[in-house]
Amino acid sequence: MRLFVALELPPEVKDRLASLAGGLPGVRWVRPENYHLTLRFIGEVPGHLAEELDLALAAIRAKPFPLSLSGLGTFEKGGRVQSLHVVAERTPGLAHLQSKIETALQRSGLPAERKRFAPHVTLARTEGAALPKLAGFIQAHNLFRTEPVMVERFVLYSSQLGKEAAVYTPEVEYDLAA
Ligand code: 2AM
Repeated sequence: MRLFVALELPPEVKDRLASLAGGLPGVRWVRPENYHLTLRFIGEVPGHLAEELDLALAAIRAKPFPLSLSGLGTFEKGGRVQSLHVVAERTPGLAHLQSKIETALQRSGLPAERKRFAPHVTLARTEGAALPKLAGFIQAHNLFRTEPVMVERFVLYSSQLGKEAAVYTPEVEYDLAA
């Protein structure tokens, strides 16, 4: 199974994000039903390890916290802009949950994540976009903000890569409790 741990986004946030999509030739917009905030990408794991990881995630105790999205950014690789995202504020509540998840998964045998956690919601794959257009788009939407929403759970998703778009299936939900 190809797995990742993420936050789902409420419909009002997805609607705001969807309102940003459009007006950039050559980009592939993420479908609104696929918007999510990844806390930890796990990747392909055998079934028995998936069960271990589920047990470890279920044992996490963390409190609900507010989540706000604020501003746009891009990720680059080899000098190419690969994706466009909305930035999530790196609040103590979000950082705490992410670090608990990282610790729990490492204890269950996953290698440490080497990349620093950069919370974001991917809006589009941008390999085919013209850079000046992309820069203009980011500038135009620089003040994009969402009202804080309370995060009450996190989710273990499976991902099936498709030709057009990946299909993400929520496998297990873990509630946060005050
Ligand atoms: P992205 O949105 O920045 O591409 C499911 O693939 C989720 O896991 C995506 O949100 C993706 O982030 C994230 N992810 C992190 N590392 C990944 C990797 N090495 N391969 C695929 N997805 C990864």
